[in-house]
This record gives sequence, structure tokens and C-alpha cells, in this order.
Amino acid sequence: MRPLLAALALLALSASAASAHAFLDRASPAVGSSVPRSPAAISLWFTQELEPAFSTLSVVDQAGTRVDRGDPEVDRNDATILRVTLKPLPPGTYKVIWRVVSVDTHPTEGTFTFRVAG
Ligand SMILES: [Cu+2]
Repeated sequence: MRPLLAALALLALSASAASAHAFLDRASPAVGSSVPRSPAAISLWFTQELEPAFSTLSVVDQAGTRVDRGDPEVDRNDATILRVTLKPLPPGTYKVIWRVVSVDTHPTEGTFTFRVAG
């Protein structure tokens, strides 16, 4: 019985460690969405709190030019939210690039696009 209990305890441990990574939960504008006009900012919600010093977010246009204002910030009241403000965006497709470190020190990164219709 003891080895089984130990195995179950290990399983529970690894499950909680995996869920502690900061994965992207949702975004505004939403991943893959089309919005009618230029948003003032992009906000990302993660599944875990972030380390502000190691969490970055940028937005580029199709030519690879930065269109964010270079002010990525973890929300002071909710450390699961990372946000950057944007320059006025002409119609087009934009790529969001994020790289974060969660409070358990695990890094995760990803990209997605959204579109400004026009
Ligand atoms: Cu983790």
C-alpha cells in the first residue's frame, strides 16, 4: 500500500507544479480576433502570477516594426495581468509576442495575432 500512496502523492505534486506555470489564459483583443478600431492597449491574462522584472510583451506590425509604446507592465493589483499600451494602429494584422516568468520561476513564451479592420 505504501508505494501506491507514494506514487499518488508524487502524481499530485507534479500536477500542481504543471498547473503553476504561467500560461496565457485570454487576451484583449482576443487571440486571433478582428477588432473594428485601434485598441489603446493589449492586456494578457495568465494562469499564474508573474515576476514583473522578467515578463515582457511587445506588438509588431507585418513589417516587424514595434507598434507598442514600450511600457509593458504587470498590473499592480493583479499580477496575472500583463499589459502594454499601443500607438494608433492603422488597419492590418499585428503580432503579439510575450515572454513571462511566473512566480515559481518557470519561463513560458508565445505569440499570437489580432487584426484591426478598416
Ligand atoms: Cu511552473
